[in-house]
Order: sequence, then C-alpha cells, then structure tokens
Amino acid sequence: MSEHLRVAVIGHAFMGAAHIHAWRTAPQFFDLPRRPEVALLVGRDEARVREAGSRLEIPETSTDWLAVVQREDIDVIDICTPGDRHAEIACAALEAGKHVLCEKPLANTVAEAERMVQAARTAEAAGSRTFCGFSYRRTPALALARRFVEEGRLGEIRHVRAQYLQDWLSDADAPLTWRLEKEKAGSGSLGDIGAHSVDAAQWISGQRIEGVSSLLHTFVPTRPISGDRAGLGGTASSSAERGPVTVDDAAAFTARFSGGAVGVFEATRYALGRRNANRLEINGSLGSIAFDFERMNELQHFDGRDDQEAQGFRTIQVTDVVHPYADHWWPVGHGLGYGDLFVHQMADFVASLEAEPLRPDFADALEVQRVLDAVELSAAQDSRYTPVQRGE
Ligand code: SOE
Repeated sequence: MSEHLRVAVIGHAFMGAAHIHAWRTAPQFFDLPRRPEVALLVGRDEARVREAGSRLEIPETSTDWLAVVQREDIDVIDICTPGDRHAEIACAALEAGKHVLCEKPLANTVAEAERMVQAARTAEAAGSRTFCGFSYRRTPALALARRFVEEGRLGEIRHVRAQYLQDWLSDADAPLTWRLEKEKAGSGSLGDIGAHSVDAAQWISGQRIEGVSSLLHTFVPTRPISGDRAGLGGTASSSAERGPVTVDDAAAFTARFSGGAVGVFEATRYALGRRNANRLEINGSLGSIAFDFERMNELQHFDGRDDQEAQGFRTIQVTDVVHPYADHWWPVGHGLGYGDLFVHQMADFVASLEAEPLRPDFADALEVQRVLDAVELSAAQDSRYTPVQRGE
C-alpha cells in the first residue's frame, strides 16, 4: 500500500467513534490503494475532545474546524456532527479541495442540501469526492437484495414496505438531546432513521419516490434538560426542569414510486423492545425479499417460480464467500455486526478514490432530503398527497 490518506474526523460521539474504528479496521481486511489514517479529531469543547482523542488514540485534536479543513496535510474531512453543522463544514471543506464524507441525513433542510450539492459539483470537477453515510447500503444482505432486484429475480416491483423501529426514547423522562431539537437535527425519527429506509428503498428498488402522504407525531412534548446522557436515550429525574421536544417521535407515510410500486414506511424510536429493527420487504411479480437488521446476516427470499409444493421463504445466510463483502472477513463466514458496515463504507470510499465515485454522493443524498421534505409538508397539510419537489 502506498501513500497515507489523512483524515480529520469532526465529532467524536457515537458516529465519530464508529467512523474512527472503521478507518482503522478497513486496511486490515481490504486491500486499499491508500492507507487511511485518522490524523486529527475535532470537537467543540477542548477538554472533551482531548479526552476523546486520547481514548481513541488520535495524535492531534482541535476545536477549530475551519482551520482544520484548510490544512494542506489533510485529505479527507469526515463530518460526524449534528445536522446543523453539515452544510457549513462541507462547503468550506469542498472549497479547500478536500474529499468530504458526511453523515446522514445530508442536511437539515433541502436548501442546505442544495447548497452542498452546488459546492460538490465545483469541487468534484476539480477532483474532490463526496459521500453521504447511508451506511446500511453496506450491509451484505441488503447489497444482495439489490443484486437480486437488478438481476430481475423479483420481477416487477409492486410493494416496498419499510420500518425502522428503535426504542431508546420510550422512557418519557430520558433527557432532551440534540436528536430531539429541530434546530440541531432537522427532524426526529424521520431524518434520523426514516432517512435510511428512504435511501435503501430507492436504492434497492431502483425506483425513486414521486410523492407521499404522511403523518408525524410527537408523543412526549417536553423532556428534562439535564440528566445522564449515557447511550442514546439516557436517564433523568422526572422532577428535573423540562424543555420542548421540537421534532417528530414517529413518522408514517405511504409513497408512490416512479416505476409503479407503492410503499409504506414507518419510523419510530418508541417501539419498545425493538432495538434496531431496520426492516425492508419488497414484493415483486416473481418473488419477494425480506430483511431485518436485528438478523443482519440473513436475507429472506421467496421465489414464486419454485415448485408450488416446495414454495416458502428461504433464509439465506449472507456470509458465504460469494456474498457481498464476505470474502474479506472470516474464513468460513462467521457473520458480521453493526460496526462492520462502517468498515465496508470506508473501504469502498478509499477504493473509489482510484475508480468510479462511490454512491450515494451528495447529489443522491439530496434526493433523500427532498423526500423527507415532502413527508413534512404532507404531514403539515393533514396527510395530503404531496409530490416530491425536484424542480425538473
Ligand atoms: C440513532 O437512532 C442511530 O444512531 C442513527 O442516528 C443511526 O443512523 C443508525 O444507524 C442507528 O441509530
């Protein structure tokens, strides 16, 4: 492996740590044209970023992201901050000629995402690459599902059924965190997890969402402003002072797809007992696939062309060397976990620097943002059917 690829990671909470782990692990399992090296960690609070830098063994830390994106010795800016910082950091990094990897959803609004795509077009013409972290595309089972659809094994796609269910907000006294503030996160369950479903559904079906009819709901309108924020939800005393939750707790919508499919989507962080049930089922004229991330190494496949008496959903263990990514890992397919998606993502990103640009890029992620926007608009109009605004 030749040259190093020097990465600055901005943000060091859950996603920052997942990315750092992945940058480190990728070259151990994938043969890459350049060796990624997390050279710098950026955070807002000096003491906290120093502590994280020392724990995660990053040689340098900073609180000045603008100075970092302008540094000559940094090749990649990896944005793991809340959504309200994405546009500003990405645009400055692209202007400085960096490759930019940005967590999902791309931005908090369509206007910000459009600005990012505009900056990306100019920078990409000069050699920069952009990428948005819809990490579930790197799940072997979902990559296999896409392959099946592309090969025509499902026939004409009729139904797309997506649910993303978590439960870390079920406790009404879990404290207010940035994921519950519209100004910081853009939206709630819709953008945080529903965005993954929108991306996966469009990517795997090969069809884009043309219009939606939706409802959004907030179950717990205020939460304690202080408390223990360990994990995603955390705990607080019910007598603590409370502040407003300004995002949706649950999102549900139906959708029409460009190729004639219809979709039903649901996203919530209140589905008690569902820890990370990112589910997708697609029914076509020839077959169906079904997936649940809680069993991420499996893909259910029904082939309508099997003998009638032998028909039924079969469970494919997506861990064989013939399956996406699996040949890079353990010899006899022992299976993978959540962190490995990010390893795949970083490996694909580094490999793509010497090849075709990796998808989803910022332009693809803007398409997801437009769908999120239509969902919010429809909900604000009592579920009125709302075409996705593409301005074409
Ligand atoms: C929290 O809901 C979260 O961490 C999301 O922000 C991630 O995108 C998802 O992969 C896991 O859950």
